[in-house]
Amino acid sequence: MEVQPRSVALIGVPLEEGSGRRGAGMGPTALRIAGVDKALSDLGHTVVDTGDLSIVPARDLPNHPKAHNLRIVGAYTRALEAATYDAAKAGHFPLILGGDHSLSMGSVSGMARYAAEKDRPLFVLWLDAHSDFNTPETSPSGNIHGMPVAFFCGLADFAEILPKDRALVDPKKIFQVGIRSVDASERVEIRKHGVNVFDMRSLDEQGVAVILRQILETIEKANGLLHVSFDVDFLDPDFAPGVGTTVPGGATFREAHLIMEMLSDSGLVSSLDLVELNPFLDDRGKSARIMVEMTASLFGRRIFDRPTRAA
Ligand code: 6HN
Ligand code: MN
Ligand code: MN
Ligand code: MN
Repeated sequence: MEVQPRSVALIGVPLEEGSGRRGAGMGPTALRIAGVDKALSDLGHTVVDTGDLSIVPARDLPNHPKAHNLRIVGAYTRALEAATYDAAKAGHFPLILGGDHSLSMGSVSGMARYAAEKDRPLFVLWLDAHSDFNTPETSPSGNIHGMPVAFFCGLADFAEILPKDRALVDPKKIFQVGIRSVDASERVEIRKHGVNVFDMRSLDEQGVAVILRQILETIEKANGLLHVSFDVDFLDPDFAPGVGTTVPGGATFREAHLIMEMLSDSGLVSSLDLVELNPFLDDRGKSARIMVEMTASLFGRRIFDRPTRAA
C-alpha cells in the first residue's frame, strides 16, 4: 500500500506546569533533535514546523488550589486549541510535540471543533498508563495532566478556560489502551460515563491486534475522525524511561509498533499528540528516538507492505 502523502504541521508545546515536575518542557526540542521532521519528510510527507507556542499566563483565570498552575495550563490550552483547529482547517495534519499531557485539553478541543464543523464524530485513542480522567475535585495530586480527558468531555469543573458551549467529546467515543494506573474515584467516573477501557489485562488476554481492529471498525462505520494521544508512559519504562510517571508492566515495543502500523493502514488518524517525554529523565535520547520511530510507523513506514484486507 502506498503511503498517502500528508501535509503535517508540527506544533511545539513546551508545557510542563501541568505535571508535578520539571523537564517535559524540553520535550519538543528532544523530539526535533531525534529527527521527527526528517522521519516524516523521508516518507514523502510535507512537514511544516510552526515552532513552539509561547504564552503569557491567563490572568482572568484563578489560582486554583486543586489545579496547579491553572493560569499557565489555561493559556496553553487556549493557544493550542486555536493552533490545532487552524492547522486542521488549513488541510494539515496537526502533530503536537509535547509537553505534558494537560496539553490535550487544547489539542483535542481544537479537533472537536473541527470535527463538529465537518459534521463528523471525533473519536480519541488514548495510549497511556493512566486514564487522566480526574477533575480538580477528585485529583489526588492537583496536577492538571491527570485531568485532560474529563476536561474535553466537559466534565472537569475548572474556571472558564474555553467557552462553555464549545464542542465536547462523547466519553463513549474514547478508547483507552494500556491503562494500568487508575485512581479510585477515576474508576467510578470512567464506568459511569462509559469510556471504553482496554487495560493491560485485556491487552494480555486478547492481544493488541484484536482490540485495535475492533476500535478501527467502530470508527470507520461512524465515518469518524480519530485523534491519537500517545503518552510515553504507555510504553514499558524498561525501554522508554524518559517520562516522569513510569508504571511497570507497559506495552512492549512490538505491541506499540503494531498499533502504529494498524493505525497507519486504517487511514483514519487525523491528529496526534506526543506527550510526557521528559528528556531530563531519558537515557541518551532513547525514549525520544522511540517516539519518533513510532510516529514514522504511524505515518506509513513499513518493513514490508501487507495486502489490504478484503472489503
Ligand atoms: N499523565 N492519576 C495521577 C494524577 O495525579 O492524577 C497521575 C496522572 C498522570 C498523568 O501521566 O499524563
Ligand atoms: Mn497521560
Ligand atoms: Mn500517563
Ligand atoms: Mn517502525
